[in-house]
Amino acid sequence: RDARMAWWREAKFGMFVHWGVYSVVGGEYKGQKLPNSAEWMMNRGKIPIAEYKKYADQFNPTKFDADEFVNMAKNAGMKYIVITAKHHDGFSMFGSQATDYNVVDATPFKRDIMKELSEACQKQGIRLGFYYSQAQDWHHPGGMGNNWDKTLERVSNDQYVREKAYPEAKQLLTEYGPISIFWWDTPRKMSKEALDSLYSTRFLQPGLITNDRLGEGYPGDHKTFERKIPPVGPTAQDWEVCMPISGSWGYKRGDNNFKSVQTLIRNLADIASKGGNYLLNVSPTGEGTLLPQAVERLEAIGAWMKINNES
Ligand code: FUL
Repeated sequence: RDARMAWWREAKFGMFVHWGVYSVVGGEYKGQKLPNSAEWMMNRGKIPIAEYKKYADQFNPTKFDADEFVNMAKNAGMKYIVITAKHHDGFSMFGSQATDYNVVDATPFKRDIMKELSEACQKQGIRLGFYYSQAQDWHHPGGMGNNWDKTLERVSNDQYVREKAYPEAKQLLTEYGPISIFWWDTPRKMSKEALDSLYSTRFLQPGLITNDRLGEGYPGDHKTFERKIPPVGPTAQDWEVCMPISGSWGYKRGDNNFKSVQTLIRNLADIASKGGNYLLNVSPTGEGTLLPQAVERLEAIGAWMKINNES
């Protein structure tokens, strides 16, 4: 395990990316700003599946350039990227073989974003990780969390894991080049068989690191702190603090709660000094780029990192 964790412990700083079809409208539904983070809009707005699909029809981020994107992370001093391959809404941001509800088959964009990022990361020496919502899936009839769409004809959660979550995790870990991290999210009660099968995917990549959010009894390799920096870092465990650069994880129109450069650098130094990693989240828009407020901040952190490495 120490050998697997060596690069991660050195890395200190990574980029988290929440990007999905929700980014098209930035958290607004029927002219209303929904509360909470924008990637939760389907849930907050109780949006029926058939209607939510329309965001996929509009997802066309033609300004996205994987090389540029990875370069931006690299210049900020980040050593790894973790991106939402599938969030709770159930939309797969890669050419999934388990469902057509994915970026290649269900959007005008048609490009496999995860593949493009994987290639760019390999070229530039940045490690890549996938975020995957294994329990909540508001699109699949066996996924958890969707209690508002009455047209869903329920099947078991085991069936969902068998036909979607497991095959997708497997595909992501076998067809996308070297993957360094698998970042599970929002653990729920699932059958032991389901959890074991998901857990088994960690062996598909030799050095894979996973977080602690698969399910109870599966501690993973590192502990996740969300939005909060612990006063004292755990010493018996590897740990990471994830935090959005603004208020919302997914792009939210009008969210101007960007943390100052000073705060961001302090957070990074604070976390690193306590022995943890900082996974700083950015939110691409429906066009496939970051807002200037985010770009400026990444550049400023990069400049600070450079001075520090030289002295
Ligand atoms: C949470 C999720 O529900 C949020 O949408 C976000 O992905 C965050 C990192 O984890 O608990």
